[in-house]
Amino acid sequence: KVLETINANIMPIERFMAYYRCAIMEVETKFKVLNEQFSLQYDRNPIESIKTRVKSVEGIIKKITKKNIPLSLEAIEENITDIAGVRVICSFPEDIYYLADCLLQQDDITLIKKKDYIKNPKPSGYRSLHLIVEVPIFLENQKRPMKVEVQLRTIAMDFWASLEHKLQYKKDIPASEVEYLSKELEECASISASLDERMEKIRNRMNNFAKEVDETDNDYKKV
Ligand code: 0O2
Repeated sequence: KVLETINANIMPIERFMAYYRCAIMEVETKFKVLNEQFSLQYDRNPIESIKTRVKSVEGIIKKITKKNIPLSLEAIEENITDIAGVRVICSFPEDIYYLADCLLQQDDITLIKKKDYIKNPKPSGYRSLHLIVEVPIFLENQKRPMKVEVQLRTIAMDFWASLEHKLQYKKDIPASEVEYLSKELEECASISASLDERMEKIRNRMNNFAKEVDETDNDYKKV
């Protein structure tokens, strides 16, 4: 019934979802370009990997029901900001802020909302930098601004979030066990935050000597 109502709207749902896939392509390419440029300049890649997803129609319906959003594509487009998702995984926290700044400086990107769960982690221990941005997609005869949620994380933050996400979907665990696991995860989050910090300090100290290493170790090149 809900799908029928959406389909009866001005824009068919397939086209609506395709626009979000295009917006993901635009943002993913921007990060790939930044990665390439950074690797030419500094001989290392700030991005470990990029994952993308379009929210399922079921997921969108769940969210609009929860948030009491009217059943129209306009309202969904306006209020559901994570239909297009791009997750950028970096090695070090500093790279997250560097990439976020580079993206936000681009003149076709508009920042809609920034949530810094690295500086202010969620009570669960969740850490990531979230940006809701608007990016134009260029169609045959129109330019369309689209919202994309960008989540920037370190490898350690991503590792933690994947495991914690599994806990949210396991419905058959007794409450006392959930409580125990949540506490464990909270502690792991703080251990992984200090690991990120220490690894970054090590990297930065090593960088002080990077020049000497390059000069004596010229045979090895990145492929
Ligand atoms: P999925 O399956 O990842 O898409 P809003 O969109 O602002 O109305 P919300 O929930 O306040 O809603 O947004 P928020 O907190 O910025 O985070 C949304 C997404 O961040 C989630 O998407 C998760 O991907 C991730 N996230 C946020 N908090 C947690 C957490 O405590 N643990 C884990 N593992 N991930 C988290 P979805 O839609 O919940 O799910």
